[in-house]
Amino acid sequence: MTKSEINSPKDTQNTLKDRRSFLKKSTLATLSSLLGADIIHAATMPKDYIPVMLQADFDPMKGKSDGMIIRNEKPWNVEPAPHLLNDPITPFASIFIRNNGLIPEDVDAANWTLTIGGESVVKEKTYTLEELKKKFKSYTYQLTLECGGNGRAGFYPPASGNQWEEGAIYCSEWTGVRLKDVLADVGIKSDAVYIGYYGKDKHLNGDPSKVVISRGVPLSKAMQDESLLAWKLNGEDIPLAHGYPLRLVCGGWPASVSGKWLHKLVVRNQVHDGEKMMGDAYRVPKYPVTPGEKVPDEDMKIIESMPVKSIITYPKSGAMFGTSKKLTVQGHAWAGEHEVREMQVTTDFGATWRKCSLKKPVNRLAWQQWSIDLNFPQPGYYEIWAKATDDQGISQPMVIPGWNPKGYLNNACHRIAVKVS
Ligand SMILES: Nc1nc2c(c(=O)[nH]1)N[C@H]1C(S)=C(S)[C@@H](COP(=O)(O)O)O[C@H]1N2
Ligand SMILES: [Mo]
Repeated sequence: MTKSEINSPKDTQNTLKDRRSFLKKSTLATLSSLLGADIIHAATMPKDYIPVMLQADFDPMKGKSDGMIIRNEKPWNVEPAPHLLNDPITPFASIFIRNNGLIPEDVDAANWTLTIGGESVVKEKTYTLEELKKKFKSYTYQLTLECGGNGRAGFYPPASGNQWEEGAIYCSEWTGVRLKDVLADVGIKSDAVYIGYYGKDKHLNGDPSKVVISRGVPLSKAMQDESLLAWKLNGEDIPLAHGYPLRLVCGGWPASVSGKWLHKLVVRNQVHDGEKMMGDAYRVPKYPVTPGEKVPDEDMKIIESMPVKSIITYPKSGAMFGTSKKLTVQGHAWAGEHEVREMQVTTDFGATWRKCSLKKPVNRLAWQQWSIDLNFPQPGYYEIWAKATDDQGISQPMVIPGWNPKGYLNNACHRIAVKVS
């Protein structure tokens, strides 16, 4: 692991630990003076709890300039502060970028082709981008793409990789053809079980023969109506960083299955064994493990549908309000292949929860908007925690969920700070 792969080098980790234990031992009066305001629901605040505004990674300047936080420069990985994700359809400017290698510089869209091969096609076939657009009916869907490692920064001991906080998630509008229509045109054999993608990005070490990432999904996911070969994002050509000119898009699963700069698909008679399908990559233990534990390879499983989660996109954490002002809190909620059934918030550290109004998704696999009007009659420091529950009755945990070697699937409740004067 190189230094640039992780945000907090060892010495910073130790300083953070000292700070945590100091804060945990602090009296309410000390915490209040550090916050510059009384903690209104102190009676129900858990013992040893460190208020969001005093946690080491809290940065009120976050998102100040252009609002994008750089997690790594090579490869280029950036995420937006949560308040930049307030729109129901995420605009290009606020979309996180996750690259495992180098963005291709020599993209020739006019001569772009997609080859579909692999042992489970009847005969390999190549389409030009123009053929794909003309031959098949096109569809538009809003699809939620969340990095499997979104929220990784919350795990302890820290997991290596981009230290994503809340922002490695978006829901934009994709236009393309259905993968199932194209597969039907190619003709697949009865032993087909999985697909795998190949993109045109380059390996960081410059070796052109090395594949950066080649993941995929089971055939059942590939055959869903919403699984697209897309060339438009929010009605325009896909921006280069997000996969121009062609991308596989499978919403609701870790975004790593949505291959950018797509030029080849393989139909497999076994689980695809491409780059980043094995080992700890996008896989989690089949059972709860002790943090830091080494997990045997055979006890790891591939992440499929993402868990239920939500984000508070308004107000911005740390915002100040007057007591007389009604505050309309807003955000989104999503649940992988499932729908979110209920959305709740608490302003008293979980003692009481209030039900939010929640919209239906515009289509399957789109995130859902929620909002609630809150009043804060008493000046002081508050926190807002948000919790979604899916249609199976599964809710987000308030604490960090099961540790895993690469820090995937942190769907703990998002919490923001609000000061009322
Ligand atoms: N070709 C290619 N596709 C890729 C990746 C990549 O590095 N190369 N990264 C994957 C990962 S891990 C994620 S989270 C998403 C990020 O998509 P975005 O950059 O549009 O946010 O792309 C996926 N598709
Ligand atoms: Mo990712």
